[in-house]
Amino acid sequence: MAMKPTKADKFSFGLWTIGYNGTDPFGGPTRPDLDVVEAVERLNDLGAYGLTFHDDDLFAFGSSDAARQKQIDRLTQALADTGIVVPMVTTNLFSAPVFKDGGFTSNDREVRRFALRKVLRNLDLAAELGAKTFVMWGGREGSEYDSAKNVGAALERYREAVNLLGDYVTDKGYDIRFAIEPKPNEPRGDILLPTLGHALAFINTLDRPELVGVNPEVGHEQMAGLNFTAGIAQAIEHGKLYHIDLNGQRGIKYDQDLVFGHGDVMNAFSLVDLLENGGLNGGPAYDGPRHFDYKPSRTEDITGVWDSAAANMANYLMFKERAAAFRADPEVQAAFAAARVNELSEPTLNAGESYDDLIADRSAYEDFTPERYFGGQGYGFVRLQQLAVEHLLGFRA
Ligand code: ASC
Ligand code: MN
Ligand code: MN
Ligand code: MN
Repeated sequence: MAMKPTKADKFSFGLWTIGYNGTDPFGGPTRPDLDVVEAVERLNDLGAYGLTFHDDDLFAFGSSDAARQKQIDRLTQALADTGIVVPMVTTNLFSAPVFKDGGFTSNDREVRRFALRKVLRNLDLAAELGAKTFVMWGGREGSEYDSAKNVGAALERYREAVNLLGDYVTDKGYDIRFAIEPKPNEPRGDILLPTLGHALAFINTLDRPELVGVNPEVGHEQMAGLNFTAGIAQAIEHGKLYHIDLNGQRGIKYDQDLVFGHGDVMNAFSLVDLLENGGLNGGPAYDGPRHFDYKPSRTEDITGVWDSAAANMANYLMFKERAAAFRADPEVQAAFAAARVNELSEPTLNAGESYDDLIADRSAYEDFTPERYFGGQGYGFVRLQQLAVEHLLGFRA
């Protein structure tokens, strides 16, 4: 049962994802490079709505102005021909040798100034193409050795950089917000802003925090052993989920970038349930692009590449359908009520209640009987989870 997406589903792909040629640290390419026009056309055929890219995905690092413009023109024409949009653009500050110690936080000041110029130039392109989000994944911003990097100074330089970029888009009147993408390690031994929580704390120290949110990636949080759905829920609660990178990861190991749904399936189900049904009144909690940042395995030929692109979208839609069925099931609703899940949305204090009022409330303490919780009624969380599994596996449809 393959589900067919439409542009209304807002599925987008990085050019570097479908364009991944199979190179890894142990071997070279296993597939030819993919041309951007073919990428746009095939994504359109498959039902995606958006393409995203790093500058260097579209035109090689160091391209002449003419070569750069030619690629931009070819992309623009393909977009016009298909209706595919560019919701997000990002800058590659990790591949070229100049960035071997990072971009914004390289120890080398000249490299930092060059990195800023590269990003400013790419921001102009992002605005020209109508992108609303500018992702910053600082893959090389970090170190292998504690003695080699002054983390405090690096964070100051990171802040200086993001503040400058915020000034730039504001002065230019660009309708662009930034999204920081955390990752704990790889390619650096330790990367700055390694998790969602680190990034959220950093954002609060910026000059224009409202311009900056996060772009969490499933596998990156899972590489740190964290629960992605729970992290996304916190990002949403803070109003900071500006973009999302969907993929699959199987445990704490190297960044696998598997197809969405080919990693932790249960967490993928709860994630889609949250994104689609987790808003107030059961509406969507997130309405931005559903962006896939995965790598078609290097075992695959070009047919396998497009099969894997389609699989990302089909899996998302299958999780979405199962999550809707889960929510609609009266037994699930009864289990939610028994588990008192909705009771957590009630404020703990009565309206206008002060601590004096609370202290005066004998039912809250003197007459409350904590003893009854021993052997007393349980919450039924396990039953609720089992219902989720039965829906997910299609045994209650
Ligand atoms: C990004 C992003 C990543 C990295 C990685 C590059 O922009 O979101 O996770 O670059 O995909 O290989
Ligand atoms: Mn990844
Ligand atoms: Mn990513
Ligand atoms: Mn990635």
